[in-house]
This record gives sequence, structure tokens and C-alpha cells, in this order.
Amino acid sequence: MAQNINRRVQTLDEFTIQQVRDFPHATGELGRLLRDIGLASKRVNVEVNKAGLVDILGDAGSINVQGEDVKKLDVFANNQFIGVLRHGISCAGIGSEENDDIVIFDDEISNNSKYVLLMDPLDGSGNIDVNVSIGTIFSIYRRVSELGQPCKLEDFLQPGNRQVAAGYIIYGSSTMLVYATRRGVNGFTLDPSIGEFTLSHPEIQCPKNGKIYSVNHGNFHQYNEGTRSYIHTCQRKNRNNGGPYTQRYIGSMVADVHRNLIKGGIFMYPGTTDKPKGKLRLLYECNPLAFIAEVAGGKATNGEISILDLQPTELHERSPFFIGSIEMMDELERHLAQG
Ligand code: AHM
Ligand code: MG
Repeated sequence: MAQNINRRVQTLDEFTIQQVRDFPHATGELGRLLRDIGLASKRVNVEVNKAGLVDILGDAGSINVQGEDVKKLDVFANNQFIGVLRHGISCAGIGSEENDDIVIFDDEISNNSKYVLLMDPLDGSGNIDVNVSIGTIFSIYRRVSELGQPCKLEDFLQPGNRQVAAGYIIYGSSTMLVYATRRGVNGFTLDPSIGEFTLSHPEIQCPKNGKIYSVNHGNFHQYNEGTRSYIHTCQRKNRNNGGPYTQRYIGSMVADVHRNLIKGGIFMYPGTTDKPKGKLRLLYECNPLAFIAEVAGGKATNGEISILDLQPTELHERSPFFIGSIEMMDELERHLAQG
């Protein structure tokens, strides 16, 4: 079969180099950091793909700082990202869902790196054992502490609106890396034949409206009045909003949010009567996805204010989370205000 050899595919590296060229004052450090993230995620991808074949499924027998079981792949992913970033030259330290405290890369090169990274190395880990999409989420900040010194906790406790870049990797039917800077959101699909992420979804824009809502219905009776009222609206025939909507909830937030970003939709993880702050972590789950959504023209709040305006006080704090297409978010907010 004849192949179109003229087709121009841009790899993640080529893309980030191009971005640096467009900005004469850029040092290329962010591009190197993104390349390191791409490398670590390719290693994780290899393990995810053979998870059913080797003895890597199941619990690692320990419990993470959130009091949840740690799966073996979580540990593997965490170690891969920390290992690659520690040996790279563009990251001063990381904060991870899997580590109680920040990990400071205290060596001469890392102490002179201007970025720190927060991550959930393997989100949706409850889905590992059943072959459902899982993901990595990351958030990058310019540090506020003095260069030349080890990074500090204050570098990580910055509001989301100070993120320099944020992204996620989905290990799904294909593996994709999506990342945002203030200049835009771009998606790269891993081409297994060359082992490179290639630009497949340039300049992603979140549709203003959608027909999908994603929420854990099992908790419905624990949500507040406003949230329940909005969910009822999603389920009704409505000429204004195109309802009833379709309900889709994978239980892997990266996959749920990615689908809604591409197709239009809303994802909610509200607080419940048992857990008023919900389940999701502000710094490495909500903030990065909120940044991506807002750069793409969507919106993300905690039900009251923009996620990106919250001032974090703890590394592992949680927040209610609502994210999606702008018009659906506006409608949700009207219900929350009345509730
Ligand atoms: P995890 O970090 O332990 O994997 O938990 C986060 C995940 C999200 O991906 C997903 O949206 C949510 O937990 C599902 O939680 P629930 O089963 O309570 O609906
Ligand atoms: Mg998670």
C-alpha cells in the first residue's frame, strides 16, 4: 500500500524546540522538563501495557499518605518519574500523591533549576486491575525560593493561577500526552512504531457546551441541594440545554476530563456530607486539570470560586471539583447559587 511519506508529523521534542525558537528569551528548560516527563511516561506506558502479563497487578501491601492501598504500578510510576526528573537538569524537586513530603533533589544542578513539579503518578489506580484507562497528572511551577539553594515547601504551595504548565498522560486505547502553557493546549499521541509522542491534537479548544455529565451517582444523596438540582436538570428534556444529557463516569478522572475536553461536557466531584472537601487533591489533581480546561476555554471551580484562585495550605489538601464546558459550568453555578 502506498504511504504518504510527505505527511509532516511533529514530535513532542520538535514541538517544544519550536516553541523556544518562537521566544528568543526562553532558555529551553521547560522544554527539557517536558521531554523528561515524556520519557518517564513512556517507561510507565510499557509497564501499564504488560500489566496483565507480569506479576505487577495487585496491592504492593502498603498504604499511601491518604490511607489508601498502594498498587504496585503506582509505586513503579512514582519511582520512574522521580528517577528521571532527579537525573534531569530542569527540576528542583517534586511533590507526589505517593510521598508524604516533598522530595528535594538537593544537588548543584537541581538547586539551580527554576522549576518544581507536582504529580499524581498514576491516577485512577482502582482501575489498574480491570484494564480500564488510567493516567498521570502533572503541574509545573516556577519556584519562589532562592536559586542555588534546595527548593522549599513554599515553592509547591502556590495558587494554580501561577502554574507555568500542566498536563496529563492517558494510558488508554492509545497513549496520549496533553499539556498546556498559557499559549495553548496541545495533545500528542504515542506512535509505538517510533516510540515518540507526535502532535495529533493541536490547539485543543473545549466546546462551549456538551451533552455529557460525569459524576459518581452513588453519592447523590450526600450532595448539597444545588448540586442535586443541577444533576436533575442534566437528566431532563430541555430545549435550552439540549438535555437530557448522557451520563459517563469512568472512575479515572483523566479519562473523564479528557473526553469532556474534546467532546464537551462537565465532570463533578462534589463534597459530600461525609467528606465536605470531596476526594480529589487540589495541588496535583484539580489544579493541573483546571489550568488545562481554562486555557482551552473551559472553566473549573470548587463550587464557589475558581480552583486556580485557591491558596493552598497543605501539600495533600482536597477540594470539591467541578470542571468542564463553559456554558454547562455557568448553568451549574446558577443552581449552586440557588441551592
Ligand atoms: P486515585 O488518585 O486514588 O486514583 O483517586 C482519584 C480517582 C479519580 O481518577 C476518579 O475520578 C475518582 O478517584 C473516582 O472516585 P470514586 O470512586 O469515589 O467516584
Ligand atoms: Mg489520583
